[in-house]
Amino acid sequence: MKIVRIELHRVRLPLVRPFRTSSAYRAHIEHILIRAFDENGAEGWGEIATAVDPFYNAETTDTAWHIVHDFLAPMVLGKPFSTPDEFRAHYAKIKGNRFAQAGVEMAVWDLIGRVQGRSLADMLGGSRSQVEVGVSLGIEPDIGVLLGQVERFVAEGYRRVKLKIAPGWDIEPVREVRRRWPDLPLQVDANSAYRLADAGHLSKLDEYGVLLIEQPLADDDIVDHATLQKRLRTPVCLDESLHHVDDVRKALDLEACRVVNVKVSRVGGLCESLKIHELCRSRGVPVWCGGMHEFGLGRSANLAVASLPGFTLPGDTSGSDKYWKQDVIEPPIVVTDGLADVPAGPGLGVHLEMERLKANCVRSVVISNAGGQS
Ligand code: OSB
Ligand code: MG
Repeated sequence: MKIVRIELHRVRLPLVRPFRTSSAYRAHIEHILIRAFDENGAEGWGEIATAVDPFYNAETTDTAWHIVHDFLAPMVLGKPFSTPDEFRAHYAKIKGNRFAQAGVEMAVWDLIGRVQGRSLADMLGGSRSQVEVGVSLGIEPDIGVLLGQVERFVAEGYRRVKLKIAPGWDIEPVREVRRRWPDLPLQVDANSAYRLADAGHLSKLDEYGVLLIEQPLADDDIVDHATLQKRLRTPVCLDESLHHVDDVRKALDLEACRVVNVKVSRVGGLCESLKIHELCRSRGVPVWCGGMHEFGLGRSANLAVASLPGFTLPGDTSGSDKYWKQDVIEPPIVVTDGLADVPAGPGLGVHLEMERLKANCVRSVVISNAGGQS
């Protein structure tokens, strides 16, 4: 098969609740939805889940658009492949820009799944039809507001709560949530807000029994995390620092983390996510599925990944209603009693609502085999 036409649609949706982390504030999310057609007119959809700003990592919505439009699409149009790995080989020369790569690769997995009548979870080797779901809560104006948020999601049955932390918003919110919910599976995410010199301060988290601390130190660091891990009882989990399976291998060899956040976008797609899952599983290291406030397309890919056997901790794979008044897909992702169904239909297993895409679309382009663009 080959891809003969690629559409890019930049879609903007308001979050139902603005989200603050140590590194960014967001009230809207703008992702690029990708539609890829093969030579027979079959289609597949993918999602590029970059932020609009380079505050989580270096990529932005605009850089992803540029990379796909000017490099990736021209490298793959008309080129034969029969598996996602073969497809990927056509753009192996592209360095970094993994969110852009992941979105296009996702469309090809969806396309292949639809053509073969297989669900993404089945193609990946998923082993469960439902996954346990957690929720990621942003930095709030005060502790009372945060406790109200925790209460809401605990009442809805979410299996784990993650609190965003930053200097000035770390020990106190954890202590207060723990006071009220002594047994709640709880974890924290610093989005690289601390330095190694903060090790003593971060070790105060040890007494609250948090499952893990995610990305405490710099986004490009592995070595200092290893030093930090030696000084904490709380397991370190890396997010931003891990771009591919070799980063994960090095981090595990150095004991820079004891848990791995697998984020499909950050590592360049589902093929790389599989490799990371395999490596961690062979070493007995637990992994869980991170998120980037994906719309329903990326969210269903996350659920498929989270159905793999090594995903032993709840993921940031919350229901559509945590983020959106109306998702771009039908049916929306629903979390009941802390569980989400892994989509079972062909490919991503969800239907994109074209009218909703159009109503929220900022910009579109068609890139086709003939070199013609519109
Ligand atoms: O660091 O895991 C993160 C959201 C946007 C960017 C980075 C992160 C997050 C989240 C929320 O924590 C994940 C989600 O609910 O999709
Ligand atoms: Mg994170």
